[in-house]
Amino acid sequence: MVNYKSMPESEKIRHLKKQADSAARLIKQHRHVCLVTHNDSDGLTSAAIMIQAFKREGMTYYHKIFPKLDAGHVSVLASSYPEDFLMVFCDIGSGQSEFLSVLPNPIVILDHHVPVGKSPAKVVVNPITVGLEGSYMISGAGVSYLTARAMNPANTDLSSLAVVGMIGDRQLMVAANAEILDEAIQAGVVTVRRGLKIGDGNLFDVLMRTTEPYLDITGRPDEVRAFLAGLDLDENRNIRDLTDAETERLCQAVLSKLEPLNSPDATEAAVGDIYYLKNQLVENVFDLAGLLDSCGKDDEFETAIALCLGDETAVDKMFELYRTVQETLVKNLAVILPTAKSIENVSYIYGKDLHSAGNISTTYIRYVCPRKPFVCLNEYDGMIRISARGTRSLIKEGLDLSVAVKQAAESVGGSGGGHNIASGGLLPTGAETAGNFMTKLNEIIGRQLSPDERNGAPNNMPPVRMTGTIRFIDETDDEKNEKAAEKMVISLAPDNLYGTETSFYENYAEIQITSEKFGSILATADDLLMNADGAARVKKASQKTAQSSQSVQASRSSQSSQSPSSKSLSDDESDEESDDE
Ligand SMILES: [Mn+2]
Repeated sequence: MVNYKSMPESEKIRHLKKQADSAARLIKQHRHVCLVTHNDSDGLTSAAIMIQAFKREGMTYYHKIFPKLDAGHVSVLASSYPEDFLMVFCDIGSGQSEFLSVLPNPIVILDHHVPVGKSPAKVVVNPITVGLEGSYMISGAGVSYLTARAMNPANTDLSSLAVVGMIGDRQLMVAANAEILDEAIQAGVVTVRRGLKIGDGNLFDVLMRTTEPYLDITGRPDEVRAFLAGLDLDENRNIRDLTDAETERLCQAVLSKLEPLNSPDATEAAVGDIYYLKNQLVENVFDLAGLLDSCGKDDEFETAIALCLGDETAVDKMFELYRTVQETLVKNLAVILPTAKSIENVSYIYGKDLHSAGNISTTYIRYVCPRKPFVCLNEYDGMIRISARGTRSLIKEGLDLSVAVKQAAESVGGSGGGHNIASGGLLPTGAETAGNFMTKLNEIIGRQLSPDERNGAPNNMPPVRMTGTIRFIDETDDEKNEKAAEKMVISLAPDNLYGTETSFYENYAEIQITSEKFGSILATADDLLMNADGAARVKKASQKTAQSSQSVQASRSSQSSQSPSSKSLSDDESDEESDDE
C-alpha cells in the first residue's frame, strides 16, 4: 500500500499520470467506445477532449450525457451496447460503483469526484486515489486531458479545453491544474491576462448580467451606470479593449466592494488571471465555460460539443442562450437570496422549482455570507434536491460537505455525496424530511467544525499556539534589485488567511502562520507553497511566451527558496506531528 499522505505533490501528480497511462493503453486496445459524461462545462469539455482523442486514433464512439447517473441509466447503457464496447466515464462514475457493476463491459473512469465503494472499472484515473484534492487541484477535463495526452503526445492542443473545465468547476490554478495550464501556454493555445474574471463584452452589459462576482450593482442599470461613470469608463467599451490602467481601476473598485465580506474565495473569484483560448471559437475562458454550462442545463449538448469541436454555426445560438440564462439568474437571485435563513452552523434556502440551485448556493456563500456553509433545498419533480457549498477556510476548519450531506441525507432515507467544498444530494419530499435533514446536517457540521472534535484533545486543555515561518529569499543580485521575494509574498496575499502575517526585510520576506493546531499550520503552509509554486510556474511559462527574462528570474528565485524553508517548518515542529495523524 502506497502512503500518499506523506508524498510530495509532484510525486502524487506522477502517480496520477501513471493511472492515465494505463487508461490510455486500455482505450487504445479498443476500436469502439461508449463515452458517458456529466452535463456541466467540465463534463462537456471532458467529452470534447476524449472525442477528439478517439477520432485521432480512428476509433468509433457513441456519446451519452447525464446530469446524474442512476441505476436506470446504467441498465439502458448495458442493453444498448455490445459487451466488447469499452465504456469510458468522464467527470462522473466515481460515486456510482454499485450501479456500474451491472455492466458486463470493460470500464474506464476518468473522474475527480469522491470514489464510493469498490469500483468495477478496469482502470480508474482519479486524483483523490493518489492523495490530490479533486475539488480544486484537477477537474474531470484535466483528468481526461492527461489520458488523451498519454494516448498521443500530439494531443497537447487539447489542454485549452482542460483549462475551461477547471474554470467551469471553479478550481484553483495549483498542482496538476497549474501544470496543465503551463503546457497550454507552452503549446501556444492559451494566453494569460490579469483583470476582472468575467466574459468579454460591453462594460454595462457584462456588469449587468454577470453573477461572478455578484455585486450590489448587479442587475441594477442605474447603479451600474453610476459605478462606471465614477470610474470614468465609457459603458459601451468592450472590457477586453480596456488599457492596463483602466483594467486595474475597475479591478480595484470591484475589490473594494468585496472587502467587507473578508472572503478570499470571493476576491480570488473576482479578480485575477483571464485565460484566452487561442484555438477555440470563443476565446475568453469565462465565456466558454458559462456558455457550456448553460447548454448543459438546457439539454443543448450537441451544440455544446459542436462548439468545442469548432462548429461556427453554434456560436450565435449559444451566446443567445447564455445571455438569457444569465439574465434569468440575475432576476432570480434578487428574489431568492433574501429568503435565506440561518441556523447555528449553516445557512439555507428552502424553495420549490428553483432554477440553478447550484448557482444560488455558490453566490450566497461567496458574496452574501461566507461565514457558514450554505445549503439550498429545492423541491422539484417529486424530490428535494440538495446543493451544499463551503469555503476553503471552512474546509481548513474541518468542514467536509461530502460526508455531512451524505450522512444527513441517508438518515432521512435520501442519498448524497460530492466534494468536501461542494456537494449534492436527493431527499424524499416533505417538509418534515427537510426539517430532519437540516437538524442532522447542522449537528454533523457542528461536530466537524468543533476544534475539540478534530484535535481529539480533552476539553478544558489550555490552547497552545504554534507559529510556522516560510521564508522567501532573494539569492542573487538581480533578485535583490527586483525584490522578487517581497513580490512573491505579496502576490500570495496571505493576509486574507486566518492567523497569517507577513514581514519584509532587506533580502527576504516571511509569512508567519499561527494556530492552535499543527495540522492547520501545515495545511496553510502547504496551500501557500502550492500557490507559490503554481504562480512561479505560470509566470515562468507566460514570460517565456512574452520573451521577457526578468520575471522568470523572479519566479525561479522564489521557487528555489521554498524547499529549505518548508523543511525547517516541519523540523521545528516535528515532535507535534504525531498529534496530527
Ligand atoms: Mn467536474
